[in-house]
Amino acid sequence: MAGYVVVGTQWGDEGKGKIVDVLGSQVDLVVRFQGGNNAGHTVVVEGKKHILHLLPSGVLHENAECIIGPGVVVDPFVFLEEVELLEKGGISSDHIYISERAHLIMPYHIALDKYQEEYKKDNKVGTTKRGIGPTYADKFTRIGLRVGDLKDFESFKKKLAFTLEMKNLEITEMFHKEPFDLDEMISQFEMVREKLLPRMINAMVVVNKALEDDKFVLFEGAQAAMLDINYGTYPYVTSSSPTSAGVCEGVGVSPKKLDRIVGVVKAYSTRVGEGPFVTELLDEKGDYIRENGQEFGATTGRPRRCGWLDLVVVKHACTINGLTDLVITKIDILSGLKEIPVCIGYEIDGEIIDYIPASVEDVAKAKPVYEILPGWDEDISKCPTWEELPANCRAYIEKIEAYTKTPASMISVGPGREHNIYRK
Ligand code: 2SA
Ligand code: GDP
Ligand code: MG
Repeated sequence: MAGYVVVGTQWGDEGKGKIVDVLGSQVDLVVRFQGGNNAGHTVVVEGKKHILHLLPSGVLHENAECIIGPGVVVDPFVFLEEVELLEKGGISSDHIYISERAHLIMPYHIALDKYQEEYKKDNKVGTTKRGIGPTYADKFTRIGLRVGDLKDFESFKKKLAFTLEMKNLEITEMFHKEPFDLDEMISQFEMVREKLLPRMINAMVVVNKALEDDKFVLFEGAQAAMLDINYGTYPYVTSSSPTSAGVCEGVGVSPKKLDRIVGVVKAYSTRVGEGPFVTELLDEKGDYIRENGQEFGATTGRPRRCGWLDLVVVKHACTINGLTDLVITKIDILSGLKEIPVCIGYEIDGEIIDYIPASVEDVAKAKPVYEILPGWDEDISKCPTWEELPANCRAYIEKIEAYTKTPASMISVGPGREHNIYRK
């Protein structure tokens, strides 16, 4: 097996970071393929919590080379901060590389993300305000600056001068805010350039060569299927494709190279930011899940919206990703509940469907159709085997497998590396 993908099946924060870290001890390369430092991937090693935003979650394994791929948007200042933090923690950063093709998140992108959100008022997306959307927008309008542009600094300065003129017009005329100073920005980038140069690679070539050589390459998704720019609840989505198709696009590898595509499923649902959420619990049950599951944004600290597991959502993720198997996380958080509803359909204007409607208005109208499953009382966080899980907990997992027609290969019952149950 060579190409292995880990993606989120819901709205992010399923525990992808933990799963990538667990697999990281066996892999040769870990590659991020989309998103940027909007991600918050938590890895807990020997009780110590590491939150990674831009760096791949494999970085704690110094044996695995870590690559920030072409489809990622890179805030160079955040990158250097994260590298510094890692080094302070005694972990080498010599194994971290950035694609020359990755687009740079510029200071004006972060400002515009904030101004656009403020301007939209009630229609805001609830972004992480890290400049993600404006950077991808510039990429597609072909005025973006790429990491590799920093190599020839004279040419970078010319490109920046032109782009900044356009961006400053938008900032001053549309939002009536202060423009950015070109010379100041040039000197900031002159400093980061020196530090980025030794880490720049042609990632597409490196990753394809590794795959040809039968190396184990892990592609790490950020965010998740319901935040996909095309198949999520548009416009309440992120600006990239956090799917297996996003790997091909975002790294330049063929779909034929993806041998295993793992979807991480949190045993209940959470969402940060705006947008419809069919199984959302706005009562004390939602508060219970939030407190018990410590559901707060790993990047922004925002309280996450919580609700029951939505199998319509997970099935959608199986379809668009072609998932070969699932990893179920945070099922330990559900211990102690008498009954656990799972959503198996949406009722919209009297009709019951089992797929995600294209229109966000229809999703907002949908009422969940629940099947109520019996809960279990036991603390399962130290449970070592499938057979030792309470019967009702196994039945809950089997329900997910049956509905999605996809097997669960691993069950995570706690945040640490050791809290896993492997299925035979
Ligand atoms: P953006 O910033 O443009 O990507 O925001 C667009 C939408 O995507 C959502 N989004 C996320 N949802 C869950 N987790 C994310 N990462 C952090 C975490 C979030 C945090 O791990 O907790 O700390 O708040 C993430 N990143 C983007 C975002 O909420 C918008 O709905
Ligand atoms: P990601 O963005 O998908 O990597 O997920 P986050 O790191 O944002 O959020 C997942 C949170 O749940 C983190 O705090 C993890 O340490 C924690 N976590 C992951 N798996 C489990 C699990 O099985 N049980 C419990 N209790 N916590 C988990
Ligand atoms: Mg997260």
